Amino acid sequence: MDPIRSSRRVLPGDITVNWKTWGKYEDIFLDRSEEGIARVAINRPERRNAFRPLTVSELCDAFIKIRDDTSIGVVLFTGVSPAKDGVFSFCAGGDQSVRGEGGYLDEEGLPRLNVLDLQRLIRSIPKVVIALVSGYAIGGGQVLHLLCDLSLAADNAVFGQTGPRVGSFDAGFGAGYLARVVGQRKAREIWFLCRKYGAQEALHFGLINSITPVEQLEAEGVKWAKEILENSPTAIRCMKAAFNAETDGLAGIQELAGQATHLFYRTTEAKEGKNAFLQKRKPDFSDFDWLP
Ligand code: S0N
Repeated sequence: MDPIRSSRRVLPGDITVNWKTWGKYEDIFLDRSEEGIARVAINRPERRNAFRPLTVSELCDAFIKIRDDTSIGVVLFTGVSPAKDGVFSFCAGGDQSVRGEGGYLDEEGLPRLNVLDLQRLIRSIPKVVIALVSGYAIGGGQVLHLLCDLSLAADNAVFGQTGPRVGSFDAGFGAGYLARVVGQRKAREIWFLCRKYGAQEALHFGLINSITPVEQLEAEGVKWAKEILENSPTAIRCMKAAFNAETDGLAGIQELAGQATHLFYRTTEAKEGKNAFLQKRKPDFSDFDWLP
């Protein structure tokens, strides 16, 4: 994504999108489109889009806003690029310059690891989150892209971990979910050796879904989003929850269970239970079958 803000954009391949600024933030941009797409971009290109606690709390705020907007079905998550020196980045992880004792220091000097809240939001939001990665996705930035449902890379994307080199690690999703996605051998290689991997290699070991020339990345994201938006919102949200149920333990099962509850609340059977309680009578479920 380039930092140019405009409401109507004609992208390569004649793909159109109508972005409208949605809220005012310091470290991020948030836009929405009438097509049902939201776009969240970390806006710290001179720091390679590394996140500080403020960046993360703004990202959380944006994802909650998106979650609660019923017209939005797909989120494009990206980084403003290139920086003034021409280098592209999705996100270079936690901002090491504010790393203090026990966490990243916020404006009050409180040590935070609020990126963990953001990770869970990306996982649990019942909409499709697509990472658009141009340039570096490193450290905690690589974990953020990993947690998105889909990852579309530009041809200049570079992925990698630095934790064991800079004295940090992600033993949660960044380890276990990475191993689910790329396999145990590759995940251990990524963390133990701290190498950098280009887009072709990342595609080869299953870390990303596609590679696009960098100037076409936004268009590709909008194209994928529009294709998803043609499908059933309920089916998609249940499938996202189903994938999470398989990988995220009880928290994942809770999401799938929540989707089942949403659907059940809409039935006359569930409504009979609620109505009977409010009318202070015994519920009558005799009209409802014990289906096989
Ligand atoms: C991305 C790299 C490879 C780009 O190299 P390049 O192009 O040579 O640029 P630089 O000159 O290095 O950088 C340009 C300017 O940007 C600053 N900068 C870059 N990254 C960071 C950063 N992470 N923090 C602070 N500043 C950064 C540079 O300092 C430079 O500024 P000036 O010019 O003023 O000096 C290269 O930049 C690089 O390797 N960056 C560091 C990557 C890194 O190590 N990231 C941190 C890894 N650790 C985490 O992310 C922890 C995350 C976390 O919070 C966490 C905690 C618990 C559980 C989970 C997590 C999790 O999310 O993982």
